[in-house]
This record gives sequence, C-alpha cells and structure tokens, in this order.
Amino acid sequence: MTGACTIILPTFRESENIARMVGTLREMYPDHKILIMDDNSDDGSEELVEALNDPLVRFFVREPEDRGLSASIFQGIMETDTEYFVNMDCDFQHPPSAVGSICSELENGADLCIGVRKERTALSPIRWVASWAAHFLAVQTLWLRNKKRSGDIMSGLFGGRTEVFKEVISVNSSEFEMRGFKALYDLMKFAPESLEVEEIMFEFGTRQGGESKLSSDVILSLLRQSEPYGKTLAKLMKKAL
Ligand SMILES: Nc1nc2c(ncn2[C@@H]2O[C@H](COP(=O)(O)OP(=O)(O)OP(=O)(O)O)[C@@H](O)[C@H]2O)c(=O)[nH]1
Ligand SMILES: [Mg+2]
Repeated sequence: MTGACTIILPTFRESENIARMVGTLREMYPDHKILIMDDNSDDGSEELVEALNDPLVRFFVREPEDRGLSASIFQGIMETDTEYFVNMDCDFQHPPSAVGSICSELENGADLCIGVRKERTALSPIRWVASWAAHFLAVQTLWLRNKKRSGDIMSGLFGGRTEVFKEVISVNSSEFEMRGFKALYDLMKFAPESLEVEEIMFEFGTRQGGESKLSSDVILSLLRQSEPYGKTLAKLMKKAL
C-alpha cells in the first residue's frame, strides 16, 4: 500500500463528464490515483480517458454480466492499492473539493468519512421522500445490528481506510445488494462495531451532463437492503409496479 489516496469513480456512459472530471481532480490532487470502474460504456469514455495520457489514471473495464453500481464500488475498493480511497460520482453532483476534506479526516484517524448532503433540493419531491424513508429504515437496521450510523447512510460520497473495507467486502460480499446504488449502506451494515466514523457536509449539486441511471429496480433494491420491513415493502411494491 502506498501513502496517497485513490479516487474511485464508478461510471456508466459518462462521456459528457469524464474528461472534465478527471482533469479537475488531477489539477486539485496531483498525487492521487484515479480508478475509473466502468461498466462497458459504449460511448467513447475509454478513448477520452486514454487521450489524457495520465499515468496515475486507470480505466478498469468490468465484466458485462457483473454490471452494477455497488458491485463496481466494491470491486474498486478491492483493486485499490493505496492506504485510503474516496468514492464519488462522475456527474459533478459531488464537489471535487470534498475529496481533500475526506482525505484529511482519514489521515487524522477515521476509518470511514461520509459526505453528508446539506440540502437535497437537487432531488425531485418523490426522490426526496424515498430518500428519507430509506434513511429511516436504514437507521433502524444499523441500530438493530449495533452498528455506527450517519446523517446520510445513502450518500455516494465517502472515503475509507482501504484495509478495513477490503476485509468487510471479502468476508460479507455474498450478502451485498450488488446491483443497488447504496454501497455505503452495505459496508456500514457489515463493518466492525468499533469503526471510527467522521462526516463532512457538502452541497449536493445537479447532474452536469449525460443521463441518470436510477431506475425503479434500483429503488426496490434499496428497500431490500433494510430487512425485515424493507424486504416486505419491496415485495409489495414490485407487485404494484
Ligand atoms: N460502474 C457503474 N457505474 C454506474 C452505474 N450506474 C450508475 N453509475 C455511475 O454512478 C454514479 C451515480 O449515478 P447517477 O446516474 O448519477 O445516479 P444518481 O446520482 O443517484 O442519479 P441522478 O441524481 O439522477 O444523477 C455516476 O458516476 C454514474 O456514471 C453502473 O451500473 N455501473
Ligand atoms: Mg447523479
């Protein structure tokens, strides 16, 4: 393991954002590795990244049958060879400036640092309600398991101590919701009780280009992560959809 940090960017068809995101991160963090976990985007993303010719950037093409945002994040952590990692979206909803604050918390001893969305006006009303309902169920689930909780368990912006989370993933991945969007929640469900958690606040922006990949399947998978009520609710909703 080397000292610096790896920024993991899970991507699917982000050609409208990817070169600008990598360029912005490189300018702000000259020493950080950037690991793009791409699910076979057929939109020229790989060529755009290759053209940047950046030796600290790796474009990882995933197996088509393993497609999934959470699966990409877990695999990205397993591929990381630096002491810390930070996972973020590639559509600028997560501000690149937050990476530095998360890394500082990790260097100061946190095992996990979560980016908590300050206000979620970027979410449509229905997604805002779904987000809070999912958060409420998740808090209960973590509390029942005696695990650490957070103000934003559903956040996609978080960083961690690589060794801690490699262990969590290798032991528990069969229980994870691989096709879901909420990797952090699965990691918190199976992390050690002693996990040191810190939070930073950030403004959640709007997607800059390209299209959202969120679907009703993803929302159902999120409910399934909160047993026992969530699983029942997901079954009922699937019938209604
Ligand atoms: N590897 C991989 N990345 C994905 C997949 N689906 C989405 N992503 C990436 O995950 C990040 C978040 O996806 P979004 O579609 O922006 O999801 P969201 O932010 O919840 O939805 P919006 O608010 O509508 O943007 C982006 O960087 C996407 O490119 C997937 O199946 N595989
Ligand atoms: Mg987004």
